[in-house]
Amino acid sequence: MPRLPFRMSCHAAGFLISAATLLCSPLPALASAGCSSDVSGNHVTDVADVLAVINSWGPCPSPPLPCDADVDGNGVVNATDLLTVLNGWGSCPCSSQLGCLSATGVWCEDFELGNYARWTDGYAPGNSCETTGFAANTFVSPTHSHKSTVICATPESHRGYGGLRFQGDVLIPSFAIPSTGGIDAPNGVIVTFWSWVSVPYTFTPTKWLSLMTVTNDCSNTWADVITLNLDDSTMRIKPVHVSTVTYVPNAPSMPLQQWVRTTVYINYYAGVLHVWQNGTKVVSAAFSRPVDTMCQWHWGLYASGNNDNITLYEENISIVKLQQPLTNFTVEPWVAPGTIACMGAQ
Ligand SMILES: [Ca+2]
Ligand SMILES: [Ca+2]
Ligand SMILES: [Ca+2]
Repeated sequence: MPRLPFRMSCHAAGFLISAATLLCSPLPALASAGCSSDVSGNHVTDVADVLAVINSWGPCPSPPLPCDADVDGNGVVNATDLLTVLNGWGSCPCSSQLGCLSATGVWCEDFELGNYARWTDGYAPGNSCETTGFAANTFVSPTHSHKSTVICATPESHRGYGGLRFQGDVLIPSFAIPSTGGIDAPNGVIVTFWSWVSVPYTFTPTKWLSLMTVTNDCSNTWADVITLNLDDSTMRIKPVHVSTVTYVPNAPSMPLQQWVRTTVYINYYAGVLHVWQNGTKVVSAAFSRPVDTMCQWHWGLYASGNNDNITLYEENISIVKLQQPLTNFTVEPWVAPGTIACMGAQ
């Protein structure tokens, strides 16, 4: 179980946006459903999609390399694709058929503040084999992301992350303050987070990386967690501490050294969760817990101590509470612009 967090210092400062850095950022994959101009798949057509087209200009690479910027699918990225992006400027159409659902924002983080003000607390590195902090060299929203590294093995688990504790939908500002119950969401929540993972080996059940942890437990022991792990040679996201795990046929691995959007539907009333990666369904799971609310979460580089070489960047993490049932478990669910308020904030 995670140990108690304590305050860490932050040395991040403001940085001017750099076009050169943007152009060098790895491209996310897959346009969103019903919105071909959204090359990056974040349900908005904006400057990132224009840059994706410019970065991919010319003939498409051979499969299986992606060519997402070829929005008309003719095998070449050219002015026609650029015009489609410019003509599709703005938010993608929000309809339930396209997976866009009514929801209220609960919490979000784009790391632009360069501190843990939006969290219950951040964790300081537990030893010299870990680093945790903020980065300005790769990002999804304007200038900053969160970066954690593991550089050598330790007897204890590595923990490079921030954590949340809720009282109802309200974030508690310190883990010293108790909570009597977390987020109550009869229609479930959607959690979205972006990850950039680099590791030179494949994981195993005893050498694992955990990208997200959630628990109904409000105490400092973090009992009854559910985690999303990479823990075998398939390098697929796996729900752990659940009753059953069901992968879709040909479920994709976590792509390495590129930004990957993970979307998770979690419903503690129904005891189910579903995971999409870059808009593609990966896996579902069933679980049973003694209460229906979600009290604590953490994301980041939570890894077994025998790992000795991992870099993880994180971006744009959000929790929204659905106001209508999710009925289509194939299409990635998303919410209307404005539901998640902090993305891109300076
Ligand atoms: Ca986009
Ligand atoms: Ca084209
Ligand atoms: Ca950011």
